[in-house]
Amino acid sequence: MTLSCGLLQFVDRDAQEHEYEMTEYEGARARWCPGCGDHSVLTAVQRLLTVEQLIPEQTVFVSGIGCSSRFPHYLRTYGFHGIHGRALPVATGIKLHRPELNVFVVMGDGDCTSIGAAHWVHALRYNLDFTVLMLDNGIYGLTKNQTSPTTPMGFKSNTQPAGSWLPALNPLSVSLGVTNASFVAQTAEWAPAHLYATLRAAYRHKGMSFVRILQRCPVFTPTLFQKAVQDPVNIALLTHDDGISAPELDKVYKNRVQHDPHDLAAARHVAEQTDRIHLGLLFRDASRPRYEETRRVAPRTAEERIQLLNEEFDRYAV
Ligand SMILES: Cc1ncc(C[n+]2csc(CCOP(=O)(O)OP(=O)(O)O)c2C)c(N)n1
Ligand code: SF4
Ligand SMILES: [Mg+2]
Repeated sequence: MTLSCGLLQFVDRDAQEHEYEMTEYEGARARWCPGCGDHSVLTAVQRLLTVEQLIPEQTVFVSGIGCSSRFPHYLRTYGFHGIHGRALPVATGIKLHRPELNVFVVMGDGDCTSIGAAHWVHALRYNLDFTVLMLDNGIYGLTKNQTSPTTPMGFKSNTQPAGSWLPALNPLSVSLGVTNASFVAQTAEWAPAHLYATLRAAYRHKGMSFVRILQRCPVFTPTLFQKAVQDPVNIALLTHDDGISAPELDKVYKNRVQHDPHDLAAARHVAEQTDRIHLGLLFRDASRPRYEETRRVAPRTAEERIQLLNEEFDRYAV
């Protein structure tokens, strides 16, 4: 487990007056394979940090284990590259104790929908105010080609060489099925304008925003999104005044589906569609209760805490 803490590198400056440039958010050199979709997501995230002028010392990226989970190393913010499947409980602890921090979570499809599935469900319900990026390449990349829950049926891997036996799990349907989920969107790393617009909407949402990012892995799943990448006719953009718009893509993606992101039943219907890949905001409801608000405990001084503790002990004194 690595705790990558960049505090010692930060120079002392008045954060309010300093304007951050994109290069100031760059961490170590990214070591993903050439052509890996993770590079594109990193660039979009760095753009978001720059546009929003997030203070590096007040921003933390939490990840599990996987190729995508190397993310925190490549950013000059705080980072916690933790344990496989456990990014969400770590992020929950951080947000509960330091609600003022900007918390981002980066997970792979295996990290989130397999070993971390229970945390995923409960984090959606707890609805803490952080941004979750699930980079879905349909495979365990880091450990070199094992079937994940999102691997398409029939896809051959090292663990299922005759082809995946089961239909793939649908992360959008699962997320939308969890009580109190408040933001669910889908985007693709090969559509950078849409990716960036989605990240911005997700960051600005108050509550847990779950973004499934379709991500190419040219090494182990090179054909997974090939049709959608090569021919925009295989993509449909969800449009609505209150949705996610990326006008730069108007000429590229001509298929439009009008979808009201406040309509949960319609969102579930869109999530089930298999004719095309739908990109956009499926659901948003900023009024849903957030765990850090419902469980807020008023700050207390040390003396007050000792007094409360003594009162508790006295209650049980025999
Ligand atoms: C407890 C535990 N079990 C298994 C592993 C081995 N392991 C590391 S990453 C990984 C899967 C990564 O796949 P995914 O989350 O999809 O990320 P990707 O590499 O595709 O980005 C596995 C099984 C581990 N590190 N820890
Ligand atoms: S194995 Fe796949 S997911 Fe991992 S870095 Fe290489 S291209 Fe990216
Ligand atoms: Mg994966």
